[in-house]
Amino acid sequence: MRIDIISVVPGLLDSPFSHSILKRARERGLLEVNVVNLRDHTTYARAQVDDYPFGGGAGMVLMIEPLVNALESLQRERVYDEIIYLTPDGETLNQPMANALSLKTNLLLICGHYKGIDQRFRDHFVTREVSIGDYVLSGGELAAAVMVDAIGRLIPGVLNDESSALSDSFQDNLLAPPVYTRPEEFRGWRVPEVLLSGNHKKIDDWRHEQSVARTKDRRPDLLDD
Ligand code: 6GU
Repeated sequence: MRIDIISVVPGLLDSPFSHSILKRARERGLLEVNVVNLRDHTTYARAQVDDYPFGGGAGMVLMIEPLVNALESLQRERVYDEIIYLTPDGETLNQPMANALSLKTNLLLICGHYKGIDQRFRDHFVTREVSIGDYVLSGGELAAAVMVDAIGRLIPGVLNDESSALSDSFQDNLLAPPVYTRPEEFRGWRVPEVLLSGNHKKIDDWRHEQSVARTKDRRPDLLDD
């Protein structure tokens, strides 16, 4: 999979894809991430990419022309399955959406900044608008990093233990059960005996019970649907 990201603050995306699981995905050639600086695609003086909103008001708006220039230069190289604008008024990212996007070949993420981007770009070029939750970030970059992480780890071959993405919280609408590792006892706090029993049927049953109990307690809304 290839993910291109258009940003006015590309430095914010210098490191998130260079560690741990996403680093390995890129090294294995399973994921390619490319950040494009919007300022490299403007024809305005002093690399200007934003301007005051028509009608007045606070904040700046990203202009349509640099966005279209950047988009069309990328589209000369490949066809995008989705052109996604990251915005707090988009559809909220969830596990089913990440699962579906992990099956695509080419994604383009557009990060807004300031007051957002000219509505005409959204109307005529964007295929999907995504938010990562009900709070406001200063720009779309951190949201883009979250999306790339949520999607990238689902690409087949990225996680070593193929079953481990399936046992995540949310993958089956249940939160993950508690986990323990050595030592068996620390300051008198013992690991639940069932996990030391070697009885895999009992362990699976216990984990499922714990998942259901945790979900009822913390996220009863997940059990409704
Ligand atoms: Cl995608 N962008 C911004 N600026 N804020 C957000 C967001 C996106 N998702 C949640 N808050």
